[in-house]
Amino acid sequence: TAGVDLLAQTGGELTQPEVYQLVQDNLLLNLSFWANIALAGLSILFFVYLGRNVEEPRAQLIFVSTLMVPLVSLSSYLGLVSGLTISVLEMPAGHALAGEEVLTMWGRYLTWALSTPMILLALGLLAGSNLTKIFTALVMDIGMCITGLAAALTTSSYALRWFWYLISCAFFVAVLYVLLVEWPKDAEIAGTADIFGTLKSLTVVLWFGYPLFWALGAEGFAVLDVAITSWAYSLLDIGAKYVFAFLLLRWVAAHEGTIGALTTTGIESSTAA
Ligand code: RET
Repeated sequence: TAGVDLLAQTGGELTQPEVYQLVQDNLLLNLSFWANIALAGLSILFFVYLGRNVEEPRAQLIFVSTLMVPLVSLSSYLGLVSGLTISVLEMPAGHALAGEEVLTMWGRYLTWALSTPMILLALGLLAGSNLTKIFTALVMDIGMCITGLAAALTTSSYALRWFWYLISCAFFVAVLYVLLVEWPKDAEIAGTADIFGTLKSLTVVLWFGYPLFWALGAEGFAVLDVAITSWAYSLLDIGAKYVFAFLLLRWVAAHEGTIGALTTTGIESSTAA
């Protein structure tokens, strides 16, 4: 990996300017970061424009929540591009790259803990779900991201890296349960089943890609190169954030009335049903 050459020159831990230089020298990697920063910036402007006439509070909340996604994303990629949230870690015995220094973009896992709950909040509100289910989905999701971060940062034991990974997967199962079993029922009652169904499928399919690339990339079995894995995450991000947000917000802007009616029907009746 790219980290190794520079380490040979410096003979130890990399400083932030050195990591920054490493990213600068890897055109492919640098490009994937800047592509996402540009996309986040444009999305923010576009989504603010899309929501300019939305007045119903619940629809507004979906907008604010969804708008947080590109806002967090921009910060996330800025952290990576500047070298602030990338470390060079020595992998433990047992790992395919044991003893080698591997570039770890831990900033991604950290910022997912802030962006993915916003995606779920927007989805839960769209489905007209109640506070209990929304809270459950959000905390399980944060648990997933933080334990995923722990998996990536553990350098003492290879087995413990995968232990963390398993815990993260367990949290993920809880999120999937709410998404696939609970919210579709709520969305049916709320009259948002069509758009919810589309966004649910998009979300579930793309979200599965993240643990998959974690396992295949340098953090896991190291079948894929760091730059390739980073591009994979960047592409998944484009679908899971921007395509998702666009479809959701376009629908909400056009169906404010349906969302507005949920304030009185959705929250209360979905518990009773
Ligand atoms: C990790 C590794 C451990 C196991 C699991 C993971 C799941 C990550 C997911 C991330 C989704 C991120 C999104 C970001 C967009 O902003 C942490 C990779 C289950 C599902 C949608």
